[in-house]
Amino acid sequence: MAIESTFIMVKPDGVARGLVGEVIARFERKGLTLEKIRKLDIDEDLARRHYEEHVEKPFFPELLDFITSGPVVAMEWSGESAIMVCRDLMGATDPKKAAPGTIRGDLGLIVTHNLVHGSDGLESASRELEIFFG
Ligand code: D4T
Repeated sequence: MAIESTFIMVKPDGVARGLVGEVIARFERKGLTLEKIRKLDIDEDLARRHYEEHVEKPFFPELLDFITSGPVVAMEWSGESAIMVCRDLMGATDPKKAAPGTIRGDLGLIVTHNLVHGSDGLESASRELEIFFG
């Protein structure tokens, strides 16, 4: 048993489309536990900290515009292998390619507007949880 905690965020498109409950329901039904939740606006400084590995990428300006465009819902989820399990439930980064049955595969279409973020490893999970929940 490896109980992990992971950082999950419903991005501005998911909040604007009223899909926060849908995302939460999918994680809850899987058996994961919601530990913390907080709605907030991401400013440029926070976006640059959260996406530090992407700031030099060509898509960063578009990602920055998008992630600061409206409120997000930040969450901590825990459970057995929570990091991998959450990423599997979210599906591939590009919703066009994400498998049906996943959050992005069922609900998204455009890569920038891919509805949710989830930590991709133990190190990013603890870094991101610290940024959003200190
Ligand atoms: P996040 O970090 O949002 O959970 O996404 P992933 O972990 O699945 O994917 P990522 O880090 O490679 O991408 C971060 C973020 O950038 C957006 N993006 C990505 C984009 O707007 N254009 C692109 O070409 C790519 C590759 C989507 C997710």
